[in-house]
Amino acid sequence: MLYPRENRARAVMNLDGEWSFCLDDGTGLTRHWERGPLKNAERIAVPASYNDQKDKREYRNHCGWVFYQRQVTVPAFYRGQRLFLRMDAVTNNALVWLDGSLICEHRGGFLPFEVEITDRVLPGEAALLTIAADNRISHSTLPVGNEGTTAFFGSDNPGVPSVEAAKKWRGQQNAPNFDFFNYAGINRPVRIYTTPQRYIRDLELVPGVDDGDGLVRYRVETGGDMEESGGCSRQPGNAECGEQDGNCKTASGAGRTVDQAGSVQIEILDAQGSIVARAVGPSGEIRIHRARRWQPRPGIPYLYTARVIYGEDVYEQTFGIRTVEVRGTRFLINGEPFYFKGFGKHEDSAFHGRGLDFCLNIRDLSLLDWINANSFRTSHYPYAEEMYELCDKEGIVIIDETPAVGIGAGESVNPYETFPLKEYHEQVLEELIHRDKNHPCVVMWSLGNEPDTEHFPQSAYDYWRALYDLAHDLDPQNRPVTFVCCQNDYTRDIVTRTMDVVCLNRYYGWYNLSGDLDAACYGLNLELDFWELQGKPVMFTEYGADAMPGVHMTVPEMFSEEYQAEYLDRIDRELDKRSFFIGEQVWNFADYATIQGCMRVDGNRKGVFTRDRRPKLAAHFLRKRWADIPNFGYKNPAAAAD
Ligand code: GCB
Repeated sequence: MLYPRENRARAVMNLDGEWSFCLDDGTGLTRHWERGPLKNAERIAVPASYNDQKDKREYRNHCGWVFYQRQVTVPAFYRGQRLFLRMDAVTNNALVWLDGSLICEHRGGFLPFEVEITDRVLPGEAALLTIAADNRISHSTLPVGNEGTTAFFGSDNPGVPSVEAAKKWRGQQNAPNFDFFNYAGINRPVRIYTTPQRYIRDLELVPGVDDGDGLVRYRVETGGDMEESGGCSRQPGNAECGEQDGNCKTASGAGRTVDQAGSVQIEILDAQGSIVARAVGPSGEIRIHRARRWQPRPGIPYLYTARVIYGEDVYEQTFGIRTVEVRGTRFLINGEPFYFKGFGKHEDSAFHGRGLDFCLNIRDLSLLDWINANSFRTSHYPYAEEMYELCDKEGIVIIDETPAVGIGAGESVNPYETFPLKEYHEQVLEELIHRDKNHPCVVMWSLGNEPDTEHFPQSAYDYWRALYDLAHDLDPQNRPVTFVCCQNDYTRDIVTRTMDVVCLNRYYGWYNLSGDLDAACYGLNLELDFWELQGKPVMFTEYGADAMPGVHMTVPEMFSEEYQAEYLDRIDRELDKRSFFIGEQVWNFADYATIQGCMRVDGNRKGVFTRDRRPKLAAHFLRKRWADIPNFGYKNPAAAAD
């Protein structure tokens, strides 16, 4: 699915701003609130999570549907164009109506979906747009929520006297099986965009290098043949039209390549806007003479633009010439061994919750620059597309993660047999790869975070290996694939070692061997000895310690800023001794909101920055450390040889 862009052939109408809003009282769907103006509506900002916009517990802790509504008038001069309504992310599930008719449903809160509305609105006349969002999480959602008494994450409820009572209590909760606040609503922009009748539906770009030249394979998918005008492109499972003649599609698209050689033209522009190569036809290969590479910063993240022309339609997409490959124990970008320095992050900020915040994204990239980081993981879900665009431009490397977090329920419940997730997980993975496939900043796919791989090793293997194969099949650029392994009995886990890169979340010195950094280093080294034998590149995708800003100690203990800094220093010194160790991503970039509980003090405090982006002591330590670690060739390349 293409990101909406305006140009000489396309217009984009942004529907962000103030909307009417109601929390569902349980009757919204049966009483058809979508059929008229919402009664007793409040005002709400879009895009943003609704939870922290009002000073009311009902907003913060709501469980179920909410309704958003606004009038939309498409300008009369759009007549004759195709019109698409695109929602970038409605968390977690969505229903969309125009003038009371259901036009689209979508499952999943972190990826875009769109519906053609050409035959549903009259340009020049107002229509009533209603979007309902459901924040409920369960064993069949990603991220996963707890059901019944199967709570895995967080404290159980010792104050509740019986299992039955506990069940009842849990039944009323929307209890996450993950450690971030379940922010919900219209978290990313809603837009209407136009295209000509025959239009460009998708574009795939696969950069390569041949003898100093860039060699770009491309494929253009078009839509709008006569027979499909106003027709339905139903997506089984994930997005379905509410009506027979609806026209819904998700990021995985439903288009086809129209083989009309000659009708598709593609031009490649350099960063100055000069055309440096051309091709004709819906697919092919383009040579860019002496192409410049996209490099992670502080290298130059050089971007080319692919301009596609199809009849009256035009679409431009930036891309980079860079290669990514795992060889032996090394992770190669443009053929050179890369070292990841950075963080696991969250989309999280005061008031906005998980809502897209352009200013915050710019600020976060500025801080990544300040601290000399080169990468982050989109823990624990796909981020807003605007962030990937920024990272393309700024040269920040991304490990792109699905929202599969929380697939585990303790040692007595096999989640692979009891959580009905497999097909949905495949669908989400497909949507993610389809959406992000052209970004040079994306160098690896993460299938998910910290599933149970220890208690049901064979089931885990069957589940994750199939997804691993699928990701490789789906990605036209065939990037490395991983998933992120929880601190566990790594000798029992038979799946992590089969990923392209072993990504570990480890809390030696925090959750394990708490406060004792000598013991932590000992435990860590025992484990690293194990991984050394696997012959794979290994990195930390999480390690860290909570620090309450302002808590200082001369003899550092847990929760002080000094302990967090010392923890990183001690662990990092051990990592430096291992040539197969290819990166360190600290948990977390910034403090962030979680569900309340006895383990969290106003959220998770493992941020190296506070939630309002002030540096803790550890930030200064990392800034200094990372200034001395180059992107390439940090570990002795000879020692890390194949
Ligand atoms: C983890 C999880 C992350 C948590 C973190 C923590 O292993 O992947 O979501 O927030 O630990 O701080 O406990």
